[in-house]
Amino acid sequence: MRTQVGIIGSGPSGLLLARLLHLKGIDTVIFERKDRDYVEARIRAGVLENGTVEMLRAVGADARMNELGIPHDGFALAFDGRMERIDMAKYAGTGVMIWGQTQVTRDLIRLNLADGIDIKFDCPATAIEDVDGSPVVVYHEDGVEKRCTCDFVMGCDGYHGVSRATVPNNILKTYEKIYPFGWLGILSDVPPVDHELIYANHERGFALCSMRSNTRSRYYVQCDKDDHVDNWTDDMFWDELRRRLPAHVAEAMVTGPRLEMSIAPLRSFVAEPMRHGNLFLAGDAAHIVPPTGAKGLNLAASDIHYLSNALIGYYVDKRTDLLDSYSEVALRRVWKAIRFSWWFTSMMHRFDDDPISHRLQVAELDYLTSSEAGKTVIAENYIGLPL
Ligand code: RFL
Ligand code: PHB
Repeated sequence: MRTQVGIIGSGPSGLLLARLLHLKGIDTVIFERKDRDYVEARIRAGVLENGTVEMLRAVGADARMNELGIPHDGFALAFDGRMERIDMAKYAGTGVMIWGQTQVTRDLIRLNLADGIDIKFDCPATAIEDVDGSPVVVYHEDGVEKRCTCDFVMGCDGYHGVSRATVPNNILKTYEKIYPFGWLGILSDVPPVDHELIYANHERGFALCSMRSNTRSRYYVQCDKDDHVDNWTDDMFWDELRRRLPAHVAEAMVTGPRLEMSIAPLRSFVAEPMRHGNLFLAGDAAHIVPPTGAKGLNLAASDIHYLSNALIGYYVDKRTDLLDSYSEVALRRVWKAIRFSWWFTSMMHRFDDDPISHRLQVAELDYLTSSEAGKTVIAENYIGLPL
């Protein structure tokens, strides 16, 4: 088998890249190790930056988002019993869109398949050979090993994929910080407690009130990194969440049974460079952020913005400079998002038992939310730095 661009992974980065290339007549095959139902059911991000929204519009994956997505112009920071609103529209000129990654993935899969893009579900890639020449994706289909020769291979296969592992250790430099806590999340068909998101700093730990729609809420509480969902009943979750929120928010909370409950570990991770020969890395395959800044999916989309331009430049205009600069250009934006997510995480979570840590966080939140400059810093990072 042969294709122009082999894409490993049908998460948002792989699906979006395939779609952008297809619209320019460039041939792709996507290799995905899980089945379609699994990929479409995975519950993850919920906040889209404007740049991500615009990319979905550009590829025609916006019909349901326009109807059902919820534009947000602000969010709240809760601390010390108070709640302060960050007016994103006022301080950064735009807001964000609440539209679940689950929905983004579903729309992109449906559109891609309808256009005849070959998505090979249940086909794990096991190796990438000849990355310096015409790279070959080695994959398994129905238990049989098969091979696909490509001009380029795109590693869009997430943190645990095969692509990054293909780059030799003496070439790849990695940076990693593992946080000593995770996020316990619940999804429930109850109306959101507020019309905007609430990020809460509390002595007992961080909490986040988010949503998927006007009838479906997504809430998180900071938990121990070794904790397990089996340790949590629904009631325990709701009690802990309410304890960490200002009284008037806790009182307004509507609770209900879980549709899903899971724990996400928190880490900051960057692998560079994001290119090795004709293998390119994008999205979670190259970098991970803690979810506090809502940047993971959006960073995947901005990588794809640069990468699709570079590949279109190659196939349509016969230029290679954009492929050559991809890693450097993408990493500049990646590092700024890594920094913001680390900083926001550091300010909002409980790290140790020393009471001064919490007082310092409250002082920083108090300062930032009473300063026009402070609110601007938070808002312009949250809505997404320019491409
Ligand atoms: P993905 O989504 O992990 O997709 C990778 C795909 O590759 C497949 N794969 C393979 N396929 C073939 N062969 C192999 N050997 C393979 N190995 C892996 C996998 O099955 C999968 O389908 O990576 P991608 O496309 O780069 O997208 C990244 C985003 O999914 C991720 O950054 C976000 O979900 C992070 N994230 C958030 N990002 C935001 O922008 N805003 C948010 O509000 C937000 N909230 C979150 C999040 C992530 C979370 N978790 C669980 C990690 C909240 C949570 C709780
Ligand atoms: C979510 O709705 O899942 C969500 C929202 C904001 C974040 C992280 C996750 O910062």
